[in-house]
Amino acid sequence: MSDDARNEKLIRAKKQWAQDGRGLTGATSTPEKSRLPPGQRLVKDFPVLDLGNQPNMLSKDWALSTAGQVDRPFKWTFDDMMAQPQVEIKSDIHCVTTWSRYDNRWKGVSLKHLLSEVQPREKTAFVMVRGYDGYSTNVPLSWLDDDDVLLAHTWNGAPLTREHGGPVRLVIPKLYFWKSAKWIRHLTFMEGDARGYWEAQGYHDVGEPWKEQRYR
Ligand SMILES: Nc1nc2c(c(=O)[nH]1)N[C@H]1C(S)=C(S)[C@@H](COP(=O)(O)O)O[C@H]1N2
Ligand SMILES: [Mo]
Repeated sequence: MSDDARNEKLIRAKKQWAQDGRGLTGATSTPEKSRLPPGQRLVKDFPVLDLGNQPNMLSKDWALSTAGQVDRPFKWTFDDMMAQPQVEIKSDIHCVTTWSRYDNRWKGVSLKHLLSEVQPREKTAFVMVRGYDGYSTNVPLSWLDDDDVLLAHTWNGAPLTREHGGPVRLVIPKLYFWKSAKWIRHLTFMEGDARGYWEAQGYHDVGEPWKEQRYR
């Protein structure tokens, strides 16, 4: 089977899983008791998952724009983004397809900093995140406003590769990894919620691994 065919098969399967509730254990756990959320298994490699269209985005062509319910919308080129304060965060990845990967070292700009620049208006409660491949995912603003959420350009000391969303991706460690948009292109700040690609297929609007919020 070709990579494309395999990927198509996985995407079809993931749509079906939302209907079947696959991977649900009915258990909840806390990060204090266990490092591995319910229904997850640990992997050492770094699987690649996306819709099969990986944009070949050079950093000189990359930009992130912002719009919607904010006081200071901006557009950052790669250089603009690199000129912001940089932080390094080590975090675990939990993918809804049940793999988890520990101790990923990410470097980039914290979303706390980005939010202080863009200044969401009082009523803003949700963000639609879009990638250069046409992917989208919705995230409550409160989940972006956290110290470990990054606009990341470096993984384990090396520039983020194309297949993992380089030059720049979002990383939200406390939510399932489908919320961490690769090849990030745009943020729309909204008062009301709306559904992204997987959320429209039955995946959860928030997606907390410790509560097993795989589907809604
Ligand atoms: N732009 C974009 N971002 C995306 C996706 C995608 O298809 N396109 N897939 C999501 C899913 S379902 C997962 S599990 C992770 C996988 O990231 P990885 O390939 O670096 O492991 O990316 C997420 N971000
Ligand atoms: Mo995923």
